[in-house]
Amino acid sequence: NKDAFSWEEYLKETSSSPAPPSCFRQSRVPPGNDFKMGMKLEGHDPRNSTSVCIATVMGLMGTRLRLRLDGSDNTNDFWRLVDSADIQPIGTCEKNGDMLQPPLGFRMNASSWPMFLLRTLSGAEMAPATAFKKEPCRPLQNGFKPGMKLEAVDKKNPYLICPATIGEVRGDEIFVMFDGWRGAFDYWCKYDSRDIFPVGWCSVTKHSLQPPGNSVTLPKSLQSPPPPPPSSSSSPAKPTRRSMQSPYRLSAPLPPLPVRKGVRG
Ligand code: MLZ
Repeated sequence: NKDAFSWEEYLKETSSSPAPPSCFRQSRVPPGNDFKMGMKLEGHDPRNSTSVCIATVMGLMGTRLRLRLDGSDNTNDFWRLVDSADIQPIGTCEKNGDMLQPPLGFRMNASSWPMFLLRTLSGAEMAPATAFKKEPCRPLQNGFKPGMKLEAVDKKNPYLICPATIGEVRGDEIFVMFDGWRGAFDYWCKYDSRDIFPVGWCSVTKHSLQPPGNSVTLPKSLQSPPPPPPSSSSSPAKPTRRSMQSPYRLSAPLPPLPVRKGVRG
């Protein structure tokens, strides 16, 4: 398949290198995905992380699960890795002396929660304890360097994992830039985020990898600087307004770039 994205060719075309796997909080050997559609488990409510809810597996891709909280609508699905610390077998909460909570935005009256819980669990297929894998340890330090390539979850479209580049490193934070998308999806995150993966992860785990967008990626010297990280402790500098700067404001000719055909989106 000559149209398929190939990291090998892309790294050559862009004369760049992958971030070493030791930089990531991911297992060196990716865990297997032993979950099945419809299985139930306990998970922290992403919108209210102190409460533990019942979730149902709505989809599986690579080492990730698409989850929906029981009693919630279908517009708040979220994704977790099979070795995420946010998920656990049914019964864990009770064993710890805690109570299962209705999700934020529970679609019924709060008083119907105990009965809802009983019904949602009765006859349900519960994910076996063996399907939950131990979360890997965080690397001892931030080993990322600007320019290194990686695969990263697009937080605006969290079912997607896409080729990306480290744009900047500041303390424990890294700036993840999505190749070919003019900064629209870029974000700061901690170096030990579970949403970033070494080059080749998707291929090894059989997760789809969205090819780079087809916008020109400006050379570093012509790029506007990334916005400061969210919790920057440095002196309050003027906010960077990327959107105000025209991406066409080029003062020097661009080096020739490999041409990619086909519009994606
Ligand atoms: N087609 C959609 C998704 C783009 C996803 C980009 N990922 C880095 C759009 O253009 O908004």
